[in-house]
Amino acid sequence: MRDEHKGKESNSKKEQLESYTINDQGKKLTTNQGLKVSEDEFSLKAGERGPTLMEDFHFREKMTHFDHERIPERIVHARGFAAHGEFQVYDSMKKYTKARFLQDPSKKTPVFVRFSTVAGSRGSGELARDARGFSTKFYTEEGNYDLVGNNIPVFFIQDAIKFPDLVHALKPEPHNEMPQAASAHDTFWDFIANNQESAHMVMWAMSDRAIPRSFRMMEGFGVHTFRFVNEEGKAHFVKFHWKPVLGTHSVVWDEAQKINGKDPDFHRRDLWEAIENGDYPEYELGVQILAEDEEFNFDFDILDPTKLWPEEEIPVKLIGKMTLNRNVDNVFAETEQVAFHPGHVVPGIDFSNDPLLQGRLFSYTDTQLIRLGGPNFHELPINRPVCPFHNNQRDGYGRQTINKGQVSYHKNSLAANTPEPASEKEGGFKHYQEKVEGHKVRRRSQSFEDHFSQATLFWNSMSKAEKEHIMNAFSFELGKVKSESIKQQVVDMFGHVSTELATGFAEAIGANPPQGKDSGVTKSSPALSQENTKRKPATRKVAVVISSGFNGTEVKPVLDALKEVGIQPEIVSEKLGAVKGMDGVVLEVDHTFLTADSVLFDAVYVVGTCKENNAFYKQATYFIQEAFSHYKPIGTTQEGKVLLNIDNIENSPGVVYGGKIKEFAERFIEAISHHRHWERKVV
Ligand code: HDE
Repeated sequence: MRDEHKGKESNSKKEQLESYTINDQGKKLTTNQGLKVSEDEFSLKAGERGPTLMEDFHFREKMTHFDHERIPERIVHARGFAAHGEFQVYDSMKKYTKARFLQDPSKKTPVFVRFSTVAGSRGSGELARDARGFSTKFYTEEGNYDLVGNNIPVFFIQDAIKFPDLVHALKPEPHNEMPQAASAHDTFWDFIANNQESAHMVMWAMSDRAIPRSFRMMEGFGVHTFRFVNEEGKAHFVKFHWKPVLGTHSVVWDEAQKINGKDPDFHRRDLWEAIENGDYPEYELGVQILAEDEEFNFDFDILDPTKLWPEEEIPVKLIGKMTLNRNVDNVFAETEQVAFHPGHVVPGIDFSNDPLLQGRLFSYTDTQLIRLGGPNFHELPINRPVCPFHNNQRDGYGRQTINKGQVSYHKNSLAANTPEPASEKEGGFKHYQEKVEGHKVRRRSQSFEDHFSQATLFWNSMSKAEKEHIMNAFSFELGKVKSESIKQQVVDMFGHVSTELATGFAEAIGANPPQGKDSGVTKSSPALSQENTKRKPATRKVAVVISSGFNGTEVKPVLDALKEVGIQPEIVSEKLGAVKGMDGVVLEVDHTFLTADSVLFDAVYVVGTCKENNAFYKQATYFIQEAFSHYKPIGTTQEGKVLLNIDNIENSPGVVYGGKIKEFAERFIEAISHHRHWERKVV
């Protein structure tokens, strides 16, 4: 069998996929039956000006295929982008899990990762305020393991039965299908106010986390509590984290909205280009591990998906690294057809009784049946495991495997009772034998009832700037809500999280201050603030705003210094072609002010020109002022200072000016690694 052969031969997902890849270039055009086609521009007609003939099988085949090119988009996470890569564990995790891909540090496990927004349809802008999906398929030698997570560690609801309600409320309203890819509307906030378990996740969704700078700069979380099970059958509870090597960074809301117009593909372009440039995105896999007998040591229930485990109390142990190093060959075949499922596990990884996770274990296969058109979606190249698979499942739409022989049932004697179940020793998956007892009830445990303490913990952990952003986000979102009653309900709800927060946005939206008291929690968790993340200059994009007549001896070494640390300067000027320095330095222009915008860059190097050039000045000033207002690092030359046009430049945080060339470049790089300069006064 093909799979068996491939699996044994190389264990490589890349080679397996390549065996399904075809290159049409340089080939003759044929029908799907392999018949060479002699004409592809004119349908078969009865006379040059006559009707088209039914006999034209080539026309009919081509058109029929085209008519059926679309499949239903995902009900949630429709807009996504993916890449291939590999994962390697640092040290054996044998003590906790028998999962083979977590044993051997020399072993590389192929992965496929799909990032997504949740609410928008497949063509929506990527900078929506939303959670981001972060799904990883590990093609292990024991079968596929899917870690289907988000970039937010908690969820809106505690029980899967409420998921259809949440999604109906979040999606565009059904009577007019508005707004697209946005939570700023009445039904979403109506759901929130009437389902207050959502408070914690809403805090995250209103924070900078919901507008990431890049897929390469966001964390991932498995959300639910899972189990690690070792060879001896001993289990530990575990939470999964992905920590981006570049740190966790975001854009500002005004910028996000503008990016959606200037480049709705901003996030996929960023990922695609980074991989094409060889700047492979990296994430470390982290685990928080808890002994089974520690389950009840906390003031929250570890089965409750609206709660996180504070990293200061249960540290995140970094156990391996994932590198994304290959773009897809075909977005539909790979990204669109990939089918993730939290129930795709391998021996050594098991579930907890989190009621949200339990419901997900049903939903994902069910959704693939409608989306991918039948039960054989596991045969699609992107979904195939790299190890062989054998069972008695047969037939169905799109079946590709040709199973030989007369037997397709178990137990049998004709095929010596094969394929046969494997013992645990042989790698057979055995569910963790948790003791369960109880009455059949439609209820949730009392231990799930505190909806506000961790929401307050999150608020307490934010920096001044982050708090301001959250306040602004509530003001924006509720400013779009029409119902006065819903606005007031939301104010009162978040009054339980923080009186300061709710009073602040109540004023902005013309509501009354909150009734009642906040949770009174004073604890904070510094790990939750992006202010405490890693800061690296590599791969940051710097717009070099420049026109002919610049000082080449100053600019050239600065550009070289930026490139040296992996920063990507791109030349922006009033027209394409070359810009010439006074001293013979020539630079090729990458973008004009028409095709680029400051929101598409991380920083600006303001060079300017020595010559009078009014058109340039006008456009450049707008570009630079906008970057300034988004708190971006700005480096400027003496001539550029005119364009920047700010008073007291020396005291403006994140604006770098003057000094010797080398020292200027160093300060500018430092400012770029800082990402944004919130202390700056922006009017
Ligand atoms: Fe999903 N979710 N989800 N979800 N989810 C889907 O599966 C569902 C939840 C997540 O890139 C669907 O193939 C239910 C939490 C990601 O292809 C669907 C519940 C988390 C993706 C589905 C949840 C996620 C999905 C739609 C409540 C973070 C995109 C298309 C119990 C841990 C996967 C599909 C990709 C996709 C159901 C809640 C993450 C309908 C019922 C919590 C990243 O099956």
